[in-house]
Amino acid sequence: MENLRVAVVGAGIMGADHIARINQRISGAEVSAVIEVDKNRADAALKLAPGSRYFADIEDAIHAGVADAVLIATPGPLHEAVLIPAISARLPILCEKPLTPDSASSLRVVAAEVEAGEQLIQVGFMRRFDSQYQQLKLAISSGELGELLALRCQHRNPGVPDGYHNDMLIFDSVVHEIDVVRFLTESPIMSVEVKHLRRNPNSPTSLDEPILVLLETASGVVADVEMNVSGRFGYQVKTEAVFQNGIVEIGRTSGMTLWQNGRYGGEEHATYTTRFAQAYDEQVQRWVKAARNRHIDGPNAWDGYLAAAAVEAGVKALQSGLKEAVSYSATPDLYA
Ligand code: ISE
Repeated sequence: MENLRVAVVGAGIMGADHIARINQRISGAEVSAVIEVDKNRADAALKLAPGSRYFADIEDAIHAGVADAVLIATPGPLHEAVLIPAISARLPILCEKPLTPDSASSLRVVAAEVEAGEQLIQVGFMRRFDSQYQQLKLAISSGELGELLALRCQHRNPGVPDGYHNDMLIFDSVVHEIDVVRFLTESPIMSVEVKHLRRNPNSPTSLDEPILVLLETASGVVADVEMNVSGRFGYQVKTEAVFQNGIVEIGRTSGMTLWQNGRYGGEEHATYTTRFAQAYDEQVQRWVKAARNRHIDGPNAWDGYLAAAAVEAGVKALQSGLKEAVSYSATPDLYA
């Protein structure tokens, strides 16, 4: 079987990382088209994917007949404009998280997919493919430690790119915990509350963080999330799961420990592309394999919508300081 020809839309940090992954680290696919408005990024991406062609927008790539599938790695607010034509062309899609930043736009995407009559979109909630999250999920579902009582999550970034604003704390960053908490507990998030911790003087002036986000599931598990995007020291995503009969911790960096000059320690990740490298590789490999057989193998557009609905309550909570309830639309038959 020929390689799956993937059009990559957006060649920033994540898009470039996916291009290298598709062409160098996984099998069954190749990058055939690059769609990127920034000239320097586009040039760098085309070098990473020799043989690929540049297009000004996704419609041009589709009309040129060079794409069997689409990988979307632009910022969340730009996803819908790419998703709609890709769905119309009935192409399998891997869409970076969030599906879209709010529930109305996610519902429009879902409606387009329902109209197409097949699940074309896989959403890039890559933590579901991380081996440690998978181990934790097994510890929860097996019941070996008794009931799960609480999840204590830390999500720390060394800094943020230009243009990152307060609402992005929720729709771009905490959206990972919003998805993964539902994935782990198999229970929907029913409310979101946000507390502001003492402001970090290192935060860009437009940001008021770190924040503490409380996610409560229908099953009664509360997940508290420290969202901290000015951590400076490195990239860290840890979770402690508190059970009836024990504790599980994931996300502690392992590897070489060095003792020197009266101190000891190891290295910390600098960014998400290395912390979640195994998860990204697995996610994209499984998507490629599934796309070649016209299905998906991971979170779908409805999972994207469910996250967007909780994100919306989270953005409201960020502004109101209140505990905000999440409301969900009825599940269409396509996802039942
Ligand atoms: C970024 O877009 C990601 O997806 C990272 O995983 C997350 O840690 C970061 O906060 C986001 O801005």
